[in-house]
Formats: sequence, structure tokens, C-alpha cells
Amino acid sequence: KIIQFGSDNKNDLFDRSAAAAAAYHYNEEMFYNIKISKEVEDALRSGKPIVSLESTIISHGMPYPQNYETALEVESIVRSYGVVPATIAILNGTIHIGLTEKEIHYLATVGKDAIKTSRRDIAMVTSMGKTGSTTVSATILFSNLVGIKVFVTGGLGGVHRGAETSLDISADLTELGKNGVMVVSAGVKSILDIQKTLEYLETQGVTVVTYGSDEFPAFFTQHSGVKTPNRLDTIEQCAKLLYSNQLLQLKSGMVIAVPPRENEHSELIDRAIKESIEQSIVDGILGKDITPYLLKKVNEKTGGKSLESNIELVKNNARIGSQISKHYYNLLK
Ligand code: PSU
Ligand code: MN
Repeated sequence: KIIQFGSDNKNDLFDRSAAAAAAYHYNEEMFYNIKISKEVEDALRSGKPIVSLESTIISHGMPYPQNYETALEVESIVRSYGVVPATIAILNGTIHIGLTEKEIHYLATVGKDAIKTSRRDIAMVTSMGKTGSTTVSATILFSNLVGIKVFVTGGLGGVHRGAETSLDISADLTELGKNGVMVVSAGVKSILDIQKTLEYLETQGVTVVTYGSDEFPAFFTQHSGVKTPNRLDTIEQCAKLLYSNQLLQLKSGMVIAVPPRENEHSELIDRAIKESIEQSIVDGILGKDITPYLLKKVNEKTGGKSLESNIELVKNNARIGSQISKHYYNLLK
């Protein structure tokens, strides 16, 4: 027997204003505050589509000024679809959902002086009144807290090569398992072990989809040689996937991997990745420093070609993510 979900369930899904109100804390005696921008709060209350954006990509993922320009361009792409962008970061201990241009500029210029903040770092950063840029993991967590369902980024963290001895597995993957948020990305970089990353996501109960291809993309290239667990070909199908996840209250995440445009520099980038990983071992880089280290080295070794592709694919993901968000909200009406 097919169970039909009625309008009651839809009303549950509409309960975003309650989420926004619950999350709106401003209490001097507490050790954390959340500030939701006017634009984002209005969108949450009136049920307008929203897309969240992370900030570690600004502080640690790209150099200045490309980081600043890209962050603004991505926001403007999202807006061009009639969707509200919500860039998330912690500024002087206050969790911000939706940043001003000035705040984005601040993060872009402080760069690595901002604390790269995953779930484990959040209470430290807020209680000490520090500034932290949120990784995919913390951005998923805060998106879920205020009721934002679609989150756009460049690349996810994953299982690192050699994780069988280092145990280096990004907190992005466990966070994806815990929150019913859809993350639109270009897959995971080949600085990571892609097959192991997919295995780990399966264990976490994360639905992994490639948009319009049978292969899981490797960030800089469409081809990883790894078969994707699921393929969807339309925006509508992706929106319906999110809707089903919500109706069933699975409370686990979804990844939409968008293959990037074919890259003429993929061989150069591949070589740079191999050399950078070897160099990271020589330099003794470990833990949260590894991903930013590799991104910087690869960019240097490719003469900026990897950064160019990175910028282009984030924008491409923003186009797809915005449309999914819009369709999802239409399904709720
Ligand atoms: N991959 C990129 N660019 C990035 C990151 C990953 O191509 O900026 C950032 C994201 O914020 C991601 C984080 O959540 O790195 C993962 O870090 P780690 O591998 O330390 O978990
Ligand atoms: Mn790690």
C-alpha cells in the first residue's frame, strides 16, 4: 500500500519561522549568540527559497582578492534566481547567518587568521569570542539549526589518501550523516581517496547523487573512474529527493555532485596534486592544516589554473543549487 502524505506533513515542513525564532538568541549571559541577517530572517519567515554558503572556502580555500570577488559573485548568482544567499561564519563569537559585503571582505582579508571551524571547534570559538570561518561540517550544522535545506559549496572534505593509517576523515562526512541538508558540490578532490569517501558516506546513511552522469566527479575533472551510487538528470528530481528526505524525517544528508566543465589542465593539476601530497609528508603537515596546505600548493604548482577552475565550478554549483532550492519551495506550496 502506498502511503500518501497529506497537507499536515507539508505544514511541518513549513515550520521554518519557528526554527528561525528558536535560533535567534541574543543573550549577554549566554556563551553564544546567533545573528540572522534581516534578509535571511524575512526569507525564513515568509518561506522564500534560501541557499547557504560556507566561509572556510573564503578564508582558507582561496587567496585574496579572488576569495572576496568569488564570494560576492556566488551570492549574486544565487540572487539572480530569486533565491536568498546566506553565507555563514562566526564573527567575534557571534554566529552569523547571512553576511554583509563588509563582513565578507573582513573574512577574505583576515584569511587564515580566522579559525577554520568544524563542529568540534564551535564551542571554543563562540565561548572565547573568536572569529571562525565555517567548514562544510559547521555550515551544515548551522543551516539545519535555522531551517535552511540547500547548501552550495565547491568541494567536500573526505577520506584522505592513506586514511587506513592516519585516520584522517573529514568531519564533513559525519555531519552530512546527521542533518537533512542537501549539499551541492563538484564532488571531492583527488587529494582525497574518492572510493573510500563514498564508502564512508554510505555508512553514514548519506544519499549520494551525480547530476547528469554515471561517474562521481573529482572536483577538477568529471572523471574519477568511480561509479556514482545514484544518478539524477533534472532539477525537479533533485528537489523531489530533498522533499522525500524531509517527509520521511530521515534527518540524514544528501550530496548532489555536479560534474565540472571539462578541464584542459587536468593532467597538470593531477601532477600538482601528487607532488603536493608528497611535499606535505616531507613538511609534516597534519590534521586541519592539510586541506588548506594542499589547495595552496596545487594552486602555486599550476600557476593559478586550479584556482580558475575552482572559481568556475563554485559558480556552476550555485546555479544548480539555487534552482533546486527554488523547486523545493515550489513543491511545498
Ligand atoms: N575543499 C575545497 N575547498 C575548500 C575546502 C575543501 O576544495 O575550501 C574546505 C571546506 O571548508 C571543507 C574543509 O569543509 O576544507 C574540509 O577540511 P578537512 O579536510 O580538514 O576536514
Ligand atoms: Mn582532517
